[in-house]
Amino acid sequence: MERILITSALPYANGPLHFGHIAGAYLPGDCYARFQRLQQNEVLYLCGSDEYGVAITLSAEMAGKTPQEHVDHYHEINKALFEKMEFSFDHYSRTTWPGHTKVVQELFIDLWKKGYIEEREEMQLFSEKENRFLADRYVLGICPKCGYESARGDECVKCGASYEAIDLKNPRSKLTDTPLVLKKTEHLYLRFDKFKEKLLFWIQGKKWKPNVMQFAKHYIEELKPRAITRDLQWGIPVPLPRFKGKVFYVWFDAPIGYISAAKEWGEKIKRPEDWKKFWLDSDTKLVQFIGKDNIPFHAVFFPATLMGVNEGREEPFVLVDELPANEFLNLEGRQFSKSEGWYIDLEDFFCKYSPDQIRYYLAAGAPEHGDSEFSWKEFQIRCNSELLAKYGNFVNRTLVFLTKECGGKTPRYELPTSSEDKDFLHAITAVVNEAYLAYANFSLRKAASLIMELAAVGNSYFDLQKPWVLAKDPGTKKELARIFANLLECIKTLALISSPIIPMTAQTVWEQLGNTSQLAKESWKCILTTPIPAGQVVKPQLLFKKIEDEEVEKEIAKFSPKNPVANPGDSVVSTLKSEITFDQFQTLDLRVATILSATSIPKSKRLLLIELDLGFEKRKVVSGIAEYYNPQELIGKKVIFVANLKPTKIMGVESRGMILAASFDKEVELPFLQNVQPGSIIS
Ligand code: B3M
Ligand code: ZN
Repeated sequence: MERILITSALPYANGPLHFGHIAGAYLPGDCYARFQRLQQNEVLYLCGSDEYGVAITLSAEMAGKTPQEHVDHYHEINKALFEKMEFSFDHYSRTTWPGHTKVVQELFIDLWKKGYIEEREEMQLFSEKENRFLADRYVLGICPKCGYESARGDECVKCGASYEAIDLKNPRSKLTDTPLVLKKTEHLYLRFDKFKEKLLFWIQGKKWKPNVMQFAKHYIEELKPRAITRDLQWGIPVPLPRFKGKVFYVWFDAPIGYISAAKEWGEKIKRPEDWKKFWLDSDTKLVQFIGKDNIPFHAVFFPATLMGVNEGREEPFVLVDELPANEFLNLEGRQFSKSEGWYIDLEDFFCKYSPDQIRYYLAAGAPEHGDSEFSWKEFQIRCNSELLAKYGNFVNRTLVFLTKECGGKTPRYELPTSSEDKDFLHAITAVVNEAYLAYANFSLRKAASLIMELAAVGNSYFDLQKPWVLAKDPGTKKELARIFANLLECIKTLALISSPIIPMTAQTVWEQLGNTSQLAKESWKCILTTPIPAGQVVKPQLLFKKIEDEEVEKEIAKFSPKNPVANPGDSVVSTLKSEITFDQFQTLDLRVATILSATSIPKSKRLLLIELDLGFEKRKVVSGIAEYYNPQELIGKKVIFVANLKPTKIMGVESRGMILAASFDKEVELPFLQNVQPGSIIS
């Protein structure tokens, strides 16, 4: 028996998770945990919310909430999604629980005592109005390269230059729009550079994917001391009196969350010492599922942190053994994005489709070697022609036939004697062995295709044996019993190898065979070697519902009303206006303009006051898009502007020009331009 500690990256409690996340770091972790439990290994599968960091404080502030309220909200939402999708975490923790603070501070003090922490003085941007240092994301200013006025703290959206926030000219606060000053501050740096040799040696023994390996080696070569503290109020306090008011950088505390989550799990199950056998016993295998953007922290920085902590420790922490890093899943050709309307409403989704349908679909197209796509059409095809037509149909036709023609009870199984039966058994065994390897080697795509292969093997045996012919002859009872005993063994095996991916369906099939136990608690090996007992009553029932074309068409039309994929023919399209001449069209002066600022207009829910740069002059307009765009996300965007529209007063404010927007079914979208300069003529 092996002991395996499995983790999936701790998602930020900063927004709702979507299928793109699930496909990368989560579903593969859950299937692996389920598979290893079936192997009767001792598994602890952990995850939880990552709740600190400046991205969280910023979105909380923008939403008018405290960071704690903000993370409380998304922690619950994400946890509920995992539950809905049948995730089998042994514990779902969060980094704001007090036990986490304790572990982070302890490990830090240990590193500090060992001389791995260095103090450095530096200059940083400080807001006198807000009485705080501001992180990059809170800062705007003039780009040091191109002079653009609303450049971000880390890069310029206009010319693409990247720099330090202190390089900006006239830096100002993004939230209060007040000027910032440079002020001296001290930060703590972790001497990652000291672990270079050790890491290089350690990583040699790993059999990770080539891209993970390459990426990790590159990071190790470049290792420098890195700041692990921030001047923020939201985070884990640095436990040194001189550093009062500073907190740890979120990427220092978050991976330690894997350790504190194990401790919290121990407390939950009332065996507070049990976490130690997972984290402190060198026999434990640590398998960490992540998305590709998290490679450096899991392959280099966190292991280095633990190497420092482990020095001189009697019971060192285990370091990561396997690091299955997946790519991204996009939605119909683009990254999922709730703010851009490019997402699937999950509540609505689960009213219509089952968790197993989406689990199977995501597994079958898992982004293992490149980005993959969610497409509604493909979802329909996988559900209808694989889950329903192959898997469901095989199980159902067999059990229905047995019930109608052979008394509905499981026949006694005997080892095969005919060559056809032997071939069938061999074919089953071959698929099972491959499925074992697929799961053990983190390939859900392969595992999903083997499930369908096994269903196909079963279906062809059924066709070959033609039980419907035999059933007409009363003298073939024994033969039918033999055939059905074989078919039921195939169904049992199908339930087994599919259970990591589609656990609920597998359990249903298991019960339809007359079993009453929890399949997930059984042993893979025992199930394979123990025939189904004779005399159990089978209970056929349809496993999947067909997804109709109209349903999918509706989804495609509806799921992103802000986007052109939505079919305008399905909705309100206004009739064409009367013809104009080319000369009439030419009277319009359409220009590219960059949005410099956007502020809401008091007492108006709909209106924003927008200042634009036309290249040769600046303009202010009032625009009715406040319900569709967050003012902050508009800054720096290039839009199409009607420059020669007669000025007019709206809510007492003069508006000189107009920004063009597309509207569709109560949704509004601005077309944004990428490469053209402000002032360019649009014709
Ligand atoms: N929260 C990043 C992410 O969700 C980060 C992972 C932390 S794992 C310790 O992609
Ligand atoms: Zn610039």
